[in-house]
Amino acid sequence: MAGSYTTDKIRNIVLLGHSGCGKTSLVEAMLFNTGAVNRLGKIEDGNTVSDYDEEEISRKMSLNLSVIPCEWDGHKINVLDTPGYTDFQGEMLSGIHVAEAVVLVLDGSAGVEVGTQLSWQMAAENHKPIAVFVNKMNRENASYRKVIDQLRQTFDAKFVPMQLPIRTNDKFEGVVDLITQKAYTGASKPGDPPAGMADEIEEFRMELIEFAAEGEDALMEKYFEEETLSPEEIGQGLKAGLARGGVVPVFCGSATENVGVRDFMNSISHIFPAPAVEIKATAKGGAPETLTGNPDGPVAVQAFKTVNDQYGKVSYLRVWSGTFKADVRLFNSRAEQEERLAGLSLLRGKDQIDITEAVAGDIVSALKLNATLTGDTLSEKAKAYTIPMIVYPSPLYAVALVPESQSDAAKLGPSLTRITEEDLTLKHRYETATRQTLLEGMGETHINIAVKRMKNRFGLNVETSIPKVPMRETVTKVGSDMYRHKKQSGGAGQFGEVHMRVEPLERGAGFEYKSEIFGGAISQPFLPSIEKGIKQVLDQGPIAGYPVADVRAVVFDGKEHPVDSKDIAFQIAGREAFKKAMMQAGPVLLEPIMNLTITIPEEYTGDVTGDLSTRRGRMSGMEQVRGNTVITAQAPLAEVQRYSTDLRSLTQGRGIYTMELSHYENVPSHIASEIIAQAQKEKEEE
Ligand SMILES: Nc1nc2c(ncn2[C@@H]2O[C@H](COP(=O)(O)OP(=O)(O)OP(=O)(O)O)[C@@H](O)[C@H]2O)c(=O)[nH]1
Ligand SMILES: [Mg+2]
Repeated sequence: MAGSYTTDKIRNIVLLGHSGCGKTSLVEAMLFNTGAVNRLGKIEDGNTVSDYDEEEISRKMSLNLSVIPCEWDGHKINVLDTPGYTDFQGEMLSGIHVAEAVVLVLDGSAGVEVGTQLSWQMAAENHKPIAVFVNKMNRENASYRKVIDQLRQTFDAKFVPMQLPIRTNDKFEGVVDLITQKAYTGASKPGDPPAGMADEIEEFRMELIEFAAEGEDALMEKYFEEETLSPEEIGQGLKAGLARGGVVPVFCGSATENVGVRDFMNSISHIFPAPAVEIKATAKGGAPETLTGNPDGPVAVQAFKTVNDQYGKVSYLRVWSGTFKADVRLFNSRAEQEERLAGLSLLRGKDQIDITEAVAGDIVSALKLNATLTGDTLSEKAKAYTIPMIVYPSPLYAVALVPESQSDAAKLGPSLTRITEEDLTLKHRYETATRQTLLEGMGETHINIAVKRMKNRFGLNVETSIPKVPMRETVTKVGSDMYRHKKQSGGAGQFGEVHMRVEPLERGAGFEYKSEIFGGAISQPFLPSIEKGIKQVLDQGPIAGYPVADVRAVVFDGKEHPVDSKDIAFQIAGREAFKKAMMQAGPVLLEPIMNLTITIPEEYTGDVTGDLSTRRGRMSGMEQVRGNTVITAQAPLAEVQRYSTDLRSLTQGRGIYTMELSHYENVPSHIASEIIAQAQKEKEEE
């Protein structure tokens, strides 16, 4: 990439939108226009720059965030292409975090879709300026006006048409730029718009000027006096409105036909914000500061994406402040460790372009930063900053993993560490309640792809299954029992007798142990032995082998023998007395109950609420928000482990939801008895 760019000449934009709206095709057209590639790649041919991953090519969809630097009009536009499929929200959020503006891409014939709404919501929650590109204008039933109307009905913002489509005999041929009033058709130079469009252009241009005037007070005054604004002033007003938020410029075109894309790119360099944005950072031992994207400021860099492939580890870095060379040492504030950069580069799909320096506002990548994970901040050691990362949603879908062979078992841990390092919506953990290794993510596709990647990259073979529900065991009333442990055949004898009472505690209280022995029925040193004995079974309770929770065990009587009583004897007696006492205390199973927030197009409300009631779900709220129904509900985890797949099929992919643990509750007795019977059967088989 020729030359380096100063901060004010850099633009970072993230493309968001419903899956298949044409984001990857749009980046491809942009890159083609810069001359960096000499043929326009196609999704169908699997040869786009952005979707270069094997799995992306075979599925014909994006799965990863990719950064595509494009040089245009004296500017460097870093285009962040994201997957539209909702399983990959994590990639979208990482892209939003490091971009100054969001370009929401829509399919001109489909209009506002679920993915459009989700993208809008994520952009708005993170306070990013939004622009719209209405793509696929070459489709027969595409309508720019209809889409704009729909946007205005759906979202609360000022949508400003920046272009008008040119149609001849119903064929989409190009766009008229409403600021310059030039027509952009195909690959040729801009020309004059068709004469027949004059009135329409005039009408939209007046509207555009009014929106621009609202951008700055001085422009408003000038507009009142002179009733018009120059093209420069229009740009200036829109730029101010866009940066401030609330003004949403709307462009249109066709990515695959490369129509309207050049004009859109011109607008990016003219009216989109430069990366001189404010970001909160805290230096070690200091108060929170605001960094401003100053190239002469202190160095602050954040890793926002990590890839571990066969060539090693690549960290994508967003430079928030300062300027640094490719061989510098930077301090990782989380790992509290220096990292020596071994070169810097720009990655564009599979291509790597080495660079010598990185400047505030830019996005670069570095190889083999061993200690650095996604989200980490790198800076000078004397001023070790921490910059908060965007907040990712909680996982919605999990599988239990069982390694196929001994060698797979050895690879499991390291493979999981590396794959989850890349994607912060992917998590792995060992669930002690069920003794299973879990991989958690945003949906079935997300998990399937992660499992496949581990196989391809690390040669890991695992079987996956629906995880067991991590239940707990507790009691509902006070109960007591006793156990005498006596072993006097041959060798040294063992004796211990424990009388124990078990009492229920409130939810979340955990386990408590107490002694009410005062008269010396059991000597002081054996009381901890009894507790130790109980703790041996807390992880695998007496009902169905789940951890025991919210229970108090009280030793209130017992017996000992002057010679045969010893630690081990009281451990055994304590453990067995506890198990027996629990069975006397109305034992029950507890199951996790999840909070769900489900957003669906209104027409699916009946189907979704009906389905929830078959899942032991309880609705707590229902709201209409701009054509959508937002349902809040609780349901047992056991019933919603595959909800991401089920909701997708219930709503034809148009429903989305979030889920998190609320609390634990008694399992209804008819379900509990099945689980207990199953556990007993498994125990006998062992
Ligand atoms: N007719 C028409 N088809 C288009 C246009 N742009 C993209 N497509 C097609 O739409 C399909 C999806 O395009 P992509 O570029 O993969 O869309 P995407 O938004 O990147 O999709 P995801 O990454 O899966 O979210 C492909 O078959 C493209 O060829 C366009 O302007 N007109
Ligand atoms: Mg794509």
